[in-house]
Amino acid sequence: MSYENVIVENRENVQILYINRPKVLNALNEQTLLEIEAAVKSFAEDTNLSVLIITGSGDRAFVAGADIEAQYPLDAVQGRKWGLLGHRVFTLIETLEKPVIAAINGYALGGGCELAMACDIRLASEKAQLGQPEVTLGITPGYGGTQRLTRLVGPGKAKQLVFTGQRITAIEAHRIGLVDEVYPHETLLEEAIKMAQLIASNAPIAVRYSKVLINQSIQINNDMATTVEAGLFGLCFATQDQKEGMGAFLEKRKPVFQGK
Ligand code: DAK
Repeated sequence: MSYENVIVENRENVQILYINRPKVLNALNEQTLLEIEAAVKSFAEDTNLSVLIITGSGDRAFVAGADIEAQYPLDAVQGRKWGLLGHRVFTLIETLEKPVIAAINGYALGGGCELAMACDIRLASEKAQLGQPEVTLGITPGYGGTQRLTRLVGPGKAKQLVFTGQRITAIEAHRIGLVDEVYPHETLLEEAIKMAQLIASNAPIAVRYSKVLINQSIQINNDMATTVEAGLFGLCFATQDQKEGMGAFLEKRKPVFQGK
């Protein structure tokens, strides 16, 4: 499938998805969200691909938010439809049973910061700036910003960021737990690929179950979470990968996982 607003590039079993509207700092319009959705679904179905990296085209932005020009004329019904589309795409990324890394190569504002937060791991360039400036535009964060941000940084910091609408640097975002690592701008993608390849070298089913378990930790109570964790842990023993991983350790060699 060919896309207009995203670019997809494969590096062995790692896929890089570039949001590609550099003239508007990769702002998200409806077509871009639909293309992200199609690309992520196709990544999900490709058994040769293990880890997805989402980044922005050009040198300035990851995603500078939802497209303000496209949103300006919306009425309430269209606004709701627009909101539901974004939630659908971001939830798809969050619940996808393969790891997704955000390589934040510049501005990640509003819907852009929310897109990064829907990913599993956030790596940022030193040049990145993050924020939720929606209240400066007369709206609230609408793609999970109030929820995912609060879980990552706590209610106090989330309120500070959302109420002030101020942008913060990558270093500050790292300090408060909004991003996980910060790298020199020039090496960000390389570092993201390195991390993706390291993840891809591990047992795919175990990685998948770990994502499911970590995601559910914020949704269900501890008793239930422990039961589900024990269940998926047990299920790993039905995989060839478990025999391969432990067998390789005992035989003092590197494991070769098949995802079976
Ligand atoms: N939308 C559309 N165009 C944008 C844009 C955006 N978010 N951000 C930047 N651009 C465009 C600029 O208009 C400009 O276009 P031209 O004038 O060249 O045609 C070009 O990108 C370059 O931007 P600047 O000239 O402004 O560049 P600067 O270096 O001076 O400033 C900046 C960079 C990132 C600080 C500035 O562009 C900026 O403040 N951009 C807006 C950032 C922002 O406010 N983002 C949040 C958008 S609101 C919802 C769910 C979610 C949302 C909404 C609804 N529902 C549930 C319904 C999400 C909302 C948002 O994300």
